[in-house]
Amino acid sequence: MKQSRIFNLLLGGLLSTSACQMAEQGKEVRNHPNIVIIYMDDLGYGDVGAYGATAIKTPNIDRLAAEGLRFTNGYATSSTCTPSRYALLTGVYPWRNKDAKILPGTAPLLIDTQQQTLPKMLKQAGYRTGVVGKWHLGLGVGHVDWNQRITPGPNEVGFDYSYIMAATQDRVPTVFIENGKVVGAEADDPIDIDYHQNFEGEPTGLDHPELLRMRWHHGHNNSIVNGIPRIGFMKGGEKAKWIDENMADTFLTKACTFVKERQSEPFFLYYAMHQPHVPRTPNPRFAGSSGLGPRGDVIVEADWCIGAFMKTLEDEGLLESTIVIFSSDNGPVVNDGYYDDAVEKLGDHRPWGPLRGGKYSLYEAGTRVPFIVQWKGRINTGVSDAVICQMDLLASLADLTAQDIESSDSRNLLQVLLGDTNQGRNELILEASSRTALRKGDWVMIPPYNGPTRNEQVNIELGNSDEYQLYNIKDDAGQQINLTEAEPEKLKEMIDSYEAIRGH
Ligand code: NG6
Ligand code: CA
Repeated sequence: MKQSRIFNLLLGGLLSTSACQMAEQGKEVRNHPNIVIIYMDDLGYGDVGAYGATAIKTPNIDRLAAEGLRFTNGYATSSTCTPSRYALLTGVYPWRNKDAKILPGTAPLLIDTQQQTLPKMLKQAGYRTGVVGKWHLGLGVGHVDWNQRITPGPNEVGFDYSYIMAATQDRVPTVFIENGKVVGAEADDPIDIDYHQNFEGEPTGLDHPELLRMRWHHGHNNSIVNGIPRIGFMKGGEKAKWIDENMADTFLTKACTFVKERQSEPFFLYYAMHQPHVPRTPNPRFAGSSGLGPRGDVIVEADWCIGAFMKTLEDEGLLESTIVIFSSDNGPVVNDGYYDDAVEKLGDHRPWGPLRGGKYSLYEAGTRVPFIVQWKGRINTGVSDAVICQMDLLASLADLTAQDIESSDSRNLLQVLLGDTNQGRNELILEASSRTALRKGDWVMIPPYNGPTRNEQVNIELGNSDEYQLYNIKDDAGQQINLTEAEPEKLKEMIDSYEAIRGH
């Protein structure tokens, strides 16, 4: 791996001016740029301008695309959060781990502390590593005492610094955790969390609708925090509770501070934003900004945060020495359990773009997401249709930083990431709530699955059918024409490839 990397660098240096310029800046910058992953929560393929949205304005994300490389076939491994994040950080297909499902706030740490991870690999390469934002990969080993140092967590799987929410914005505990300690915790107001039973005397969304400023549509009727009913029960920690409308600014400040406090070593920052996941709570500066209700407003807010973050990189003189990767953990959902006007104000906006399905779905919109890479002066800018998955970042960034790692699922696609070639993955397993499908070349094959064809509550087609489904997504991006009968040989080839990977 190391040899081919050096060869490619030499070759790249001979061929491209930008690589020559990089060479002048020295080996450090070229091999060890700072690395930032900006990871959105439930942002759809069609939610940003660079991917065709017109109703929502996202100038800062569009700028990343205009000055970087925009992938049209970039994938999360899964159509929900926890499995996608597991794959991003470990480079392993999440369906290999039976516990890689949407986790409650009390779940134990999903990543084995002995496992290879992206931050560990980069630490080995000399990086200072940090995570700011949504975690949702479990904490502790079983019963967590939220009033003590919470461990193991991000700091035990490779992050030098962590400032996180444990699970999701709609799940308790609704507090920030910095390096294992609840921020603002007070000894005389201890925090208790339970996902099965309420604490005596605590109001819930179910019993006390009059206390709510946001109504629940499905689920989300347990403890009330800031007038918003959540999933799970929480007692105590009054002063530690976050203010939902300030969350974006809090994470932005922590992300920028992490960058500004850098020392001589390069940094890796995993900036895991919470938008546009429910509950959508834009800061008042952004309320009403999109005309599409809070879902649109928090996308505008997130875009602004990205602009402010990029400005920090620029002001610190780091644009040329930082590779920024932007993506989302899964596809979009309009109604994910609260009445928040997202459905009523959607208008012509199509969060899923030209694709079928959305969050929770095995159809394309579940896993195909915005995927943009920017590295000023180094990357070949433009649009790439190579198939690439977030799981591939482990092996690709290992190559970039000259680390030898063992990986089977994660592919080294560094040259694809930098726009030097269009030869991406040939095969990729896609996952939706433990069901899997295969993308190979221009084709997608979905095996038969029991269960409803549509999740009526969220109004999304899930991909279940009694029969095999086979689509040519180059000709039929919207997966409307099932070619199972017309292309029996292709179907057989796809089933064989699928079973070979899944080990049937
Ligand atoms: C679901 C929640 C949904 C969201 C999702 C996790 C209900 C009815 N729905 O169980 O609102 O929280 O979990 O989303 O509770 S994810 O992006 O973190 O995967
Ligand atoms: Ca998500």
